[in-house]
Amino acid sequence: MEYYTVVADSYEAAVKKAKELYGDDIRIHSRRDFTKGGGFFTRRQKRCEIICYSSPRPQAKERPASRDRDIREFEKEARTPDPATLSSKERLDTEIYRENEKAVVLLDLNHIADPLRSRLLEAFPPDKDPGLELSDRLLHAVAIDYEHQVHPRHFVAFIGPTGSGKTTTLAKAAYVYASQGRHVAIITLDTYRVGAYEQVKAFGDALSIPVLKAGAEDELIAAAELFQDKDIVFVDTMGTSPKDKELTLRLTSMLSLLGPDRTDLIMTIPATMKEEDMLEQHSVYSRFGKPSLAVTKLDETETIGNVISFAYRVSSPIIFLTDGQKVPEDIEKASSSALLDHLKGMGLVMRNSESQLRKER
Ligand SMILES: Nc1nc2c(ncn2[C@@H]2O[C@H](COP(=O)(O)OP(=O)(O)OP(=O)(O)O)[C@@H](O)[C@H]2O)c(=O)[nH]1
Ligand SMILES: [Mg+2]
Repeated sequence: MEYYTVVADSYEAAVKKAKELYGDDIRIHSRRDFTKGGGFFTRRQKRCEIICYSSPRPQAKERPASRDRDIREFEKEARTPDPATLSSKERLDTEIYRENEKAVVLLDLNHIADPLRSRLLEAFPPDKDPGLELSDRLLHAVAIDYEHQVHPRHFVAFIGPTGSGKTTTLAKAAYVYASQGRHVAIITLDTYRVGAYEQVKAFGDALSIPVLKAGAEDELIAAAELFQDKDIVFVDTMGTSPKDKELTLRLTSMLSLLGPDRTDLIMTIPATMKEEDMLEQHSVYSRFGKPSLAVTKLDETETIGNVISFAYRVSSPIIFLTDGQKVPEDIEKASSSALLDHLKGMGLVMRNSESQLRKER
């Protein structure tokens, strides 16, 4: 038996072409729908590939069928790939999903998990563009800490798991405010890890920001007094693990000396971390108060859906995003567009009047 492959714009066109080329007796072995070209916001061209074979069946020849009816029969025989067996990426690429499933595919692609996922899908309108509708819903569900970006308290303490980017992000953030003309300083409580003080001191020297270390309560009080005329004092802390209860208690007691109402807490969370681990870490740090989140290491992952799901679950706003090791440049303040830039298939479309307004300014 000989097999032939025919590709056309639609299934009907492919069957028609196959019949013209190989005769009316061909039978369909399989069908594959896919799309070519385009991007998320430009229309992709739909294509259909069929594999057929010739099978002279007497009854088929005898049937005086119209072309339309033949096509319907072929349709029944064609084996369309089962969407459930395809990966999200394949489903998005081949558009083998109903249009109202696109929202689900986008959530899968971005690793957005419950309870945020259910909230985003609640009564999803079938007539709206899934990418835009999801973006809009997401920005309503996840908070951005604009308030503390603009008006940080006197102390800004960075807490978070070991190696999550506390010291690097603190140095970058300190520079953001220093370059706006604010007087900033750094105190490090990390006198545990070898080289911790030298690391933050090197950043401070490079950025012309004074740095002091405080390994005990009296040293912290003295350092805070020395820096009392500064606008913002950034406080670096040691990485603690959920198992190290003693160190966590020690850190809690040190931070409480700063005064909770004078201190912003920023928890660094690597975008590469699993959501369960983020939750475990967060439960340790929640005893300090409710932190804002600085999402780090965005350059090491393709999507931040996991962090966004986590932020929603713990009701913490996002304040900074970092995407590289370079100090001070690899940081940006969290914003709607910055979050959407790190999510696949989502984004904002400016209405004509808005874009016109921008051009005119
Ligand atoms: N790729 C990448 N690496 C980063 C980013 N932020 C920090 N790092 C790197 O992550 C490593 C740990 O960063 P630190 O700032 O020392 O992390 P930490 O939380 O202070 O670590 P400990 O004080 O040991 O708990 C360093 O090699 C940083 O250069 C980032 O946005 N992207
Ligand atoms: Mg550190």
